[in-house]
Amino acid sequence: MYQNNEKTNMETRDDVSVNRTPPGQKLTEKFPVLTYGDIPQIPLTEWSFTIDGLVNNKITFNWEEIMSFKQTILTKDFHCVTQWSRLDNLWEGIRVKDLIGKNNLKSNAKYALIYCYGGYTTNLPSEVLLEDDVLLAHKHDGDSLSPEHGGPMRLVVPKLYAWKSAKWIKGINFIENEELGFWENLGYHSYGDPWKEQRFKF
Ligand SMILES: Nc1nc2c(c(=O)[nH]1)N[C@H]1C(S)=C(S)[C@@H](COP(=O)(O)O)O[C@H]1N2
Ligand SMILES: [Mo]
Repeated sequence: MYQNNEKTNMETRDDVSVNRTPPGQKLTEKFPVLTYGDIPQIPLTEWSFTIDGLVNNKITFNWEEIMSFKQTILTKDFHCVTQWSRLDNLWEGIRVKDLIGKNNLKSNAKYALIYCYGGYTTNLPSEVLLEDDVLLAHKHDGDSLSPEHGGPMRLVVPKLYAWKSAKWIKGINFIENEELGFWENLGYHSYGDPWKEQRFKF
């Protein structure tokens, strides 16, 4: 299944000839909810998203503004560090790279700290955040993202353990030196590649 047009990028990955289960993971068809703390409720009229820190222009988008950006649809596997993996999640949203004007990042913006409604944070290298498969997603498997799965908007970083896929995302702060997020401060790996089993930093 391959489609491409101006408004929507569609990429699917259904190569069944390769092993898609990283070491130590078990497949599930359910979609477990993993949240530390309460589920924030954010009405769309009050929702906003901000890009700040080492950028030339700090930008804040409201819901309508962010939804006017090009929509991208990706089918990606999702790997939680607690050892479940769910294959073929259909995510729809806006690529982080399409949102951040290329010229807007300062040259020393090497890292990013993602922050969320409810206070959760996670860290990523800026170059990972700007890859083609990193989305601000508002739909999962065709439905609007439910509050427990991060609705109205969450980050999706398919290549890394799912704690990097921050739910209820509120903004991205670009910084020069790596700062750790919530789980990373408690001992999770700062990068989190499931294929290398980068679960913990010890
Ligand atoms: N804001 C926030 N984002 C979060 C979390 C959280 O507790 N708060 N948990 C993370 C973890 S550990 C996982 S596995 C995924 C789970 O996403 P799901 O609940 O939609 O399955 O969300 C990640 N994003
Ligand atoms: Mo997780």
